[in-house]
Amino acid sequence: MLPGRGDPLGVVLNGAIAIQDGKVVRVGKRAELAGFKAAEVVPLGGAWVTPGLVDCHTHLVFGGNRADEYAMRRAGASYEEIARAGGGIASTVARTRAASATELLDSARARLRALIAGGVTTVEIKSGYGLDTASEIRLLNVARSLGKSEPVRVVPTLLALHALPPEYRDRRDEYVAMVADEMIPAVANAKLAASVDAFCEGIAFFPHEIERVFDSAENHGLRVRLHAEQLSNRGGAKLAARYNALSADHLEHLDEDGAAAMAEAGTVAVLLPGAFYALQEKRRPPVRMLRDHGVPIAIATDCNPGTSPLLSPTMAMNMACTLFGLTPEEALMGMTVNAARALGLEGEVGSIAPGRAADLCVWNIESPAELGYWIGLPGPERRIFGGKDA
Ligand code: DI6
Ligand code: FE
Repeated sequence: MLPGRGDPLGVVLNGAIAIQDGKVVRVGKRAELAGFKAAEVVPLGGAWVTPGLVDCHTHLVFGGNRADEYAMRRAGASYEEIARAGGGIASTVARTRAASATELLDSARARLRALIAGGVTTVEIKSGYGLDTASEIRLLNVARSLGKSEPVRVVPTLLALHALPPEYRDRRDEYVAMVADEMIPAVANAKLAASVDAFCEGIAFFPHEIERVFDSAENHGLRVRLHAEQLSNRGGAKLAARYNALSADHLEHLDEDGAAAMAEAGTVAVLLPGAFYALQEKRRPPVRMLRDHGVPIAIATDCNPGTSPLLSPTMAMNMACTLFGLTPEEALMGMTVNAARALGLEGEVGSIAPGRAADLCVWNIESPAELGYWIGLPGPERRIFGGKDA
């Protein structure tokens, strides 16, 4: 049974999928494909088939972890307090810069394999823990090599404005200028990233700084995306929409103007329940407002060492339903078709249709609602990547 057309999920009962050269060539009722001459027929025994899952927001490559800060938070310190005291992202930057390439690759591969086992076939990986040109390029290269060695499509993103690196303390403008004038051109020329991301927040960067960097991204032919309105409203969603951003992510503090601007620009709302859960946030993203404005909603793990050490895509779907009030259908679309859109890849992955990659998950479930329902569902029974079992 196949999501793909008609009702929101486009379920096809008694369906069949024809695959050739790693791509879907036909989808329909089994009877409709009866005349199709196949070199090989693989019966799936009536299982549910979904598109391979798309995790459109992760920070998978980093040194060390922050279990110590987690313990501090449990003892009462807040994420912002820890960040302002030099912990938080800055501590992971120090561990990342000190890590060898092999350490970075090995630890990221282990996390990636967990996502893959959970059903992910396309993953976005942000840099952001290097914060100088050479270190950011190193992280993007790790992401790229993971895409070569593992059965998954990797979409690398340059997250340059993540935190102010310690060597630029009191020299914010110089850091922003370096990112705009040196880092982005270097990454664009080496074709190491498809888009540029930034963290718009009181503890991170302000809109005028992000504009400078987004202007450079645009001039170098890179799309943008933005961590926006996570802990406070800074007008990030409107800013993102003004640059035709692929996505604005988090959005707990989104307001009506921001939602309207996103709808107008076609910017996808990427909701990250893992961070909401781990930070024990109280304010939920305004899901009804997003629906009312017709903003497409995606879900991602946001896998990162600080605010979302989450390694399960179906857990993200469950949290999106239970914590944010999405329907299981919305959660599934959020990790497939809308996530693909957040990556600008809607013509390639995230749905089962002719011309799309044959990236599929075969699930041992009785209805697709189970993907949102179970807490800690093991991955799919079978995962097909580019037409092959993987
Ligand atoms: N928002 C987040 O939730 C993560 N990055 C970001 O910009 C947090 C990253 C971290 O704490 O290491
Ligand atoms: Fe993030």
